[in-house]
Amino acid sequence: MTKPLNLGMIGYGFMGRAHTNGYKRVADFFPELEYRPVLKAACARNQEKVQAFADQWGYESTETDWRELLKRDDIDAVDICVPNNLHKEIAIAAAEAGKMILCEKPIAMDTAEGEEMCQAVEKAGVANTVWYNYRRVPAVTLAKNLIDEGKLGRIFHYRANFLQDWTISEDLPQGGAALWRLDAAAAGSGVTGDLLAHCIDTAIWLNGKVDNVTAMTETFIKERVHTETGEKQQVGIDDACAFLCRFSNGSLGLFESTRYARGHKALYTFEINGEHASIKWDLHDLHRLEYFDHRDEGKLRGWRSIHVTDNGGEHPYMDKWWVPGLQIGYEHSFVHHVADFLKSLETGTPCGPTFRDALETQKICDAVLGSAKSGSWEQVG
Ligand code: 4PW
Repeated sequence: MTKPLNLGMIGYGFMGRAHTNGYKRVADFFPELEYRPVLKAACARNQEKVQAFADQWGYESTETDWRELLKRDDIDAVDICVPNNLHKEIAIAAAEAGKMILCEKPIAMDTAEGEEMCQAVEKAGVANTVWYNYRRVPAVTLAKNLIDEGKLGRIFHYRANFLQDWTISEDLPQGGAALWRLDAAAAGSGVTGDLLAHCIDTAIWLNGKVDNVTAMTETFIKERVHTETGEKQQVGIDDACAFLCRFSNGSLGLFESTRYARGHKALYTFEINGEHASIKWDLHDLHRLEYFDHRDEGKLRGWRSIHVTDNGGEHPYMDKWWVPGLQIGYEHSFVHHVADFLKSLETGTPCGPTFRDALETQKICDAVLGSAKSGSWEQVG
């Protein structure tokens, strides 16, 4: 007998759609789960737009004030898909109202806000998770399994990039509904919170704690017109960021992100070099995990290209989808996250990254931005 999990979606942008797709697909492909998401209400300030979203995606009702949504007894969980500067207030109120919370990344504008959010969910005892979806790309989950099994041995290097090119034009305005990611007042930071945060979440999941960092950032376009006011404003976000770090396990990290890498739309890659083996992954070829094992017989030693669709049962999540050899995509990482969240409600174990886990990423982002300002190494935390 399935139990409904009544959802209230706050926001209807790119992530509102990505998460809703996850809620809609999950029961079909994970029929064994006890909980089944019900799209109860969509919430956003503009009635016409939120109604159109609700009609298109199948939400039963709409609200134009998130406070009203939180008062409703027929809402069990809220999904916070609004700009970063609104996460804290909504999440704390939702926790106080006893709602479970699925919050878009990064958790907050900064560590102080994130800490308040953690305390609120922990005090209320409500289930919580933050949408760092790349953990649930099957090849990335496989990388986690290989590392946890000790296949790489001691890890020496962790390297990650997240490269895009969509903000190169100086005519692009900042702020407003679609371009809030460029407005420091709404986003908190630029590529650090938006893109490197993903790389950091994956890195600490795969390779453990980061102790200290040294970083540089650049803002290539210094002024942009605001989308709504039409006035020229200073640009407050980092357009590019690179940092070095030391992990607690003694390995060295090297991270780079930019929105000024002409030709790259969402090139998220990482490479990990261990004592016995190395692994490489690339979002543009998301099913492939490249693996080199020095312990292989000499004449056959080389980079193996493991295509994570092949192996009944051994490749995470893949047995839920099609027959071996057929692929799934970006959107499935969200379906997997929903499935794991629902499973966590059955088992009573947290669904990572929890708010507390995501706070660790936020602390590293803050240390990175702090180091770019100070010009010195910064301790994390
Ligand atoms: O969260 C990130 C977004 O803000 C995404 O994972 C990729 O980069 C796609 O859009 C942006």
